Amino acid sequence: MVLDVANDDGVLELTLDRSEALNAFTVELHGELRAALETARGPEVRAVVITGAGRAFSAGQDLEETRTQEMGPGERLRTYYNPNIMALRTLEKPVIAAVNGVAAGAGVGLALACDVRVASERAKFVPAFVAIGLIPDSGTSFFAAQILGYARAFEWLTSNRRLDAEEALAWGLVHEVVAPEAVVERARERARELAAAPGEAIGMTKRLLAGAATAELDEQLALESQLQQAASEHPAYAERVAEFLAKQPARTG
Ligand code: LHQ
Repeated sequence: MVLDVANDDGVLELTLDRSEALNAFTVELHGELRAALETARGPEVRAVVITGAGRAFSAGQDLEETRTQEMGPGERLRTYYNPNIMALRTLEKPVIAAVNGVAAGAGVGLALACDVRVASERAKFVPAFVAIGLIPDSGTSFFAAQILGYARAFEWLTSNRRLDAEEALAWGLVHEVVAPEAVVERARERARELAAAPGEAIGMTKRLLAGAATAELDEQLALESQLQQAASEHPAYAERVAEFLAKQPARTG
């Protein structure tokens, strides 16, 4: 096994576990991640945490494996990376990355595909792609442009500058920076809070935001109206409004 999977109180925790190669991606790791993301679709899972074993989050593609296997990058992306990135983005549940250390190449893509990033003070974001003559893949070009805007995304991805955690925070690339020993627990805490909140509303919010950048306003307004109606038909709406009107203390989740 190269992915540790634990499920605690609705929070599915996935730990990339190839620390000898800084959790670089192999076909085996993709396969186990794919199966875990399938499990994440089940009703018993309400939030997901992704982290890495040892001192890295993930160093991206295992370059030893590309040396020994014939498959070209295009096919490798279509077969292994892209389905997992799509599975993460279409999972209508919050996914929190606990970026415990260095993320490089497709490891950056994976972190950026998550909904929330909690970073260790030791985290570093290293594009790596252009440094080896490749382009940013696994959604990195998409998410970097979306999160950072063109100017920062271009400068960062082409210079291969190692962003440290504080700079990543200042850029809005991560949501929070904590001490190395606290990073996984803080991600779990955020996951538990989100798991306790009305899940359908969170899932639909994720869907709305995913399409927002490319939608026309009238389409987005129509989708909001449709999903708002669906959200209001879930018991959480009536319960929470009744709590509010009864002047009960507001819940955090
Ligand atoms: C590694 C790796 C690694 C194997 C460290 N593979 N062993 C998609 C589809 C198809 C084709 C290609 O690409 C893609 C997408 C991509 O992800 S492209 C980008 C691939 N990744 C990289 O180019 C990053 C390569 N790694 C690094 O630049 C450094 O290792 C970083 C900056 C991540 C960390 O640097 P250090 O902290 O100085 O660690 P290190 O370099 O000493 O690495 C520690 C060990 O991990 C070392 O092995 P060793 O046996 O000497 O202890 C490395 O060989 C191994 N390792 N990355 N990607």
